[in-house]
Amino acid sequence: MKIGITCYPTYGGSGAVATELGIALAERGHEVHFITYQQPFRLPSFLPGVYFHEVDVGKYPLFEYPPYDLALAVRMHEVVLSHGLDLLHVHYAIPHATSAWIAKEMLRENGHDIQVITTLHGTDITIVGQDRSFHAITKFSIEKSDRITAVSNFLKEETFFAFGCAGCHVEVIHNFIDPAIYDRSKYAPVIRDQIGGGSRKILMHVSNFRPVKRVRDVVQIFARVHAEMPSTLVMVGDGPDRDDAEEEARTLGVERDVHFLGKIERVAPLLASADLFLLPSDRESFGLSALEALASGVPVIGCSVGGLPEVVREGETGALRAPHDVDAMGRAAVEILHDGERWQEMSTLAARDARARFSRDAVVAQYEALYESTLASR
Ligand code: GMT
Repeated sequence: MKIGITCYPTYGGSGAVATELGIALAERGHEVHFITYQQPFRLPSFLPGVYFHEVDVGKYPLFEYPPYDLALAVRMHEVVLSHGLDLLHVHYAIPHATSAWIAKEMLRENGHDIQVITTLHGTDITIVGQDRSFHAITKFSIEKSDRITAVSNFLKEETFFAFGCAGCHVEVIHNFIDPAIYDRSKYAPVIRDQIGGGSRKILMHVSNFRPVKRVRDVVQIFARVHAEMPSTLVMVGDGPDRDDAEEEARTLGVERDVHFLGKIERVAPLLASADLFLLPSDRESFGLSALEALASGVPVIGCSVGGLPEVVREGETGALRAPHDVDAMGRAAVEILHDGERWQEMSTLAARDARARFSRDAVVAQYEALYESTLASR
């Protein structure tokens, strides 16, 4: 198949999933065309069967807000025609599903019937899509998609709850990891050697530091652990709330043991050094970073919200507590870290369970089957 993929190319779970899906599809013999405003952050410069088409939003003094969604639709239209694409798979509804619908309508004028698949990832449904400015267009664009997938059962339910979407069939296809990459045994414990220092426990957080991630809570949970045992917190990523997290570390007097590494593209080698992963987000439709941690044998401490309970098995591969309850999350973290035998059991089960339920090959095969059935139904 010839597949167009559009996603947010910057640091974030939906871009990571879309890119890794594209790479896997190309390895399985398909031709994959990324259509985005920038090279996706997890896409190496050259891979056989993978092409990148940049969307250029022309600048004109009249435009205070250059119309990216229109430029994207035009680029989609152009790439479909010039490369004979069979379908467009867009990740994150806004504005990608809308641009794909426009491209589809334009192509119809040329006698082409392109199939549009929209994968819903999270805040496109739970936050941004529910904003008054976007609600109607998000609902319209979802309903106009030929197929819709959501990354968790939670997100599927939330889509019906927020948008109604009469007549929509939303298929749940979970996110995935490549077991060969997220494998603790493959990497030297670089962080442990260079930052952690010997037997100190290493707690880790990876995100885009947006408000929903509650990075101050991450530091507060860590401070509770730090009061009980020698430990280090490693913060990977960057975003609007990084300053808040740094300030919280200073306020709590733990700043010497909190390390901010900034944006790092390959997190698997870092996760191999971690003892616990902290993800106390307000909401999380899936929690790809938590899955990457579990696959690396790192138990997860987080909140029992959204799709996270579909990923983390409470008491078995991690501990999920009420949102904002940093005391409870801190206690759970201390209990697991104090009990070496329990930690080992959780770590082993986390890696095994992630592989059993969310392995790349099985999930990519689900997308392939979806593409085949949508093309067959044309
Ligand atoms: O919606 C966002 O905050 C951004 C989005 C992204 O692009 O990273 O994250 C969502 O998609 C990820 C990949 O499917 C999920 O793992 C995240 O849970 C989800 N984020 C939220 O629901 C907050």
